[in-house]
Amino acid sequence: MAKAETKSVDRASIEMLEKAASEGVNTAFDRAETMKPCPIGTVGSCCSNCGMGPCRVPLPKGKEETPEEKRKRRGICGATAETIAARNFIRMIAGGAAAHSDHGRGVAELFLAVAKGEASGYEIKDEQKLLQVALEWGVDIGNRSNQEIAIDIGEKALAEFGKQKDEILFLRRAPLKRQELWRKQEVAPRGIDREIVEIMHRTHMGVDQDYRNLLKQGVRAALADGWGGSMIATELQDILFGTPAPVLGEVNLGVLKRDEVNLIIHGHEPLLSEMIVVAAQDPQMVELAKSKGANGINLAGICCTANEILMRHGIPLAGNFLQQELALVTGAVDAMVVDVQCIMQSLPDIAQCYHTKIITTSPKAKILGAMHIEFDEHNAMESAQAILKTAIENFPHRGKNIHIPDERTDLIAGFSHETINYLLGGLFRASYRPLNDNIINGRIRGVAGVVGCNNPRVTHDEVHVTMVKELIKNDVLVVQTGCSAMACAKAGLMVPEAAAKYAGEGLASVCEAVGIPPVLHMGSCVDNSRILMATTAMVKDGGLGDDISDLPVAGAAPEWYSEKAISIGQYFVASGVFTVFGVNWPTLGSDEVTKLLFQDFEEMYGGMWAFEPDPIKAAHLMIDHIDKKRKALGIDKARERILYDMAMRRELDAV
Ligand code: XCC
Ligand code: SF4
Repeated sequence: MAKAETKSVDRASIEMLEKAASEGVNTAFDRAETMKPCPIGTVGSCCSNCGMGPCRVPLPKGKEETPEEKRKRRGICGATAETIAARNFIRMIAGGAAAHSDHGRGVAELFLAVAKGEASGYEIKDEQKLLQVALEWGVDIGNRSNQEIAIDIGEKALAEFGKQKDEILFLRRAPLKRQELWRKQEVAPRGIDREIVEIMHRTHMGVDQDYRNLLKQGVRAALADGWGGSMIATELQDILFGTPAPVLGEVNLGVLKRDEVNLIIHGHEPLLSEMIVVAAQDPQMVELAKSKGANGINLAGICCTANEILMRHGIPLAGNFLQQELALVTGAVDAMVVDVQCIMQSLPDIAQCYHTKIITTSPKAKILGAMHIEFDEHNAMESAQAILKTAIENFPHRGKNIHIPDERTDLIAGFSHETINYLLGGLFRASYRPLNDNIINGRIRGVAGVVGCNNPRVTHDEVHVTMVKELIKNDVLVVQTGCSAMACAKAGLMVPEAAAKYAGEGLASVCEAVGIPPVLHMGSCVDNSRILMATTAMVKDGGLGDDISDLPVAGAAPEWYSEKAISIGQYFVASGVFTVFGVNWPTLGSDEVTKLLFQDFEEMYGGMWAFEPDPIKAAHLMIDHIDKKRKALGIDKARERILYDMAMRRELDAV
């Protein structure tokens, strides 16, 4: 087995990998070493969509391949490498869009139940956003109560999923030019469910066999995710739980406490975690913990649920995706409660080596070997209390082999699109004007969204951190979500002091003037919709073109693993953003499909995909793209000047 230091750049994770090895615990890091990826599957050339297969289409031979040979590279049904790669790719989009959107649907269902007074313990926290969505969706405000307005919004939100003909409502948030482009390309999505079902239909054997037409449906479903399912999730969560504002937090396994009951919340939907946060503050619960010999109750998060409760409550982050197993290896986790997505089936098995209870809560996500306490939002508090009690009662069963790595880092999170608005423009003149101005005058070169997962096929966190450092060094402001945000938070990039330490002179000067870090945490993966809103706000504020594709911005998911990442990447590309992925690229088995995604899409959508596993090279692809856009906007000269002009520097000191 390879040395632990080669598997992660995170000290805490390395320590836990060493502990796991000495205790004979097998993790995803080990499994990735013994299970080599299938070379044909990796490039999207393996089809198992029917019982005549699976068909493994040989890899393209490159330039020497004769047309005759190429014609023979087919599945049994005759499907070409193009069709197979395109089908596989859009099935990934369907999986990812379904995950985000079903999350959004769950929020909408709860939202409606709360509005109807059927879900006690929840309330409407952000009235301003409630009214804003009401205005946008044509819900009558008049002198109706919040409850009445919320019922209409909840019903409209749920109807978004099953709309048969009309476009989804949030599409209208996009710049007008973008909306027109989508309509012209025939990708403006109808109901979210409909687009996902249509992918499953078209990719069945013998249906859509034109890779361009398949990809078009992929784009449509991805847009239904970004501007639909994910945006509904984010907006309704904000109304119910509060729109995030800057908050100080801590990240890494060192947030676990030796003398307190440690309950880790892992997964994605804040419906459950919000209630656990409330239940953990109940004096009776704290008393119960004390009666078991603990000094209190310590909550910590893993994966996107962690981001949700950090943003809204300052609950610490235990770690990102690849730390879920490692958290158990500390021996100090009394229970880990999970809901949906990114939860490894190995958890109950590893938990057996320690004392940890793994608790599933969703009827959609049970795991053999875990205990199940179903989360019922109509009795949410009861479910939350039962989960907490399980953790507390398990505290006395801790074993002897406890080791919590002494690693934790401060971060500031909570940069919702609204927060950025306030911070930059001030409470009374909230706007993106200062951001746009600083981009135009070249202090900020552009904005990059770096998001997504961990993947044990690459060194844990290394690719995220290297890429983001390179970007900020080159004056690119970075916004982040998901596990990528946690990677960079652990590396100390999400505190204001990071600006002076790592950022280029222009970016650092702006960060220091405003008091923000050079890397902004915008939330969970459904919150990538916040980045869509932020880019739209930049367009609407003026001076940077009239479409998202005019902006000097770029996106990346350098350690992606999830189908959700593919859906996210595709909706960014189709919204006009150049997006680069690392690790591997799932269409390399077809030159035609890859060319469509990497080149032709630029003409069609103003945004395109790229693949570059080297983080420095990938960062420079993004920077080159940003510079290309600056040039097209005629603001490339301003940047040259800022680098040399002392008078401008003095003026800036006066800010
Ligand atoms: Fe999952 Fe959302 Fe990926 Fe992290 S970043 S591994 S999807 S938790 Ni969303
Ligand atoms: Fe093979 Fe075609 Fe069936 Fe896919 S659909 S498994 S390519 S026969």
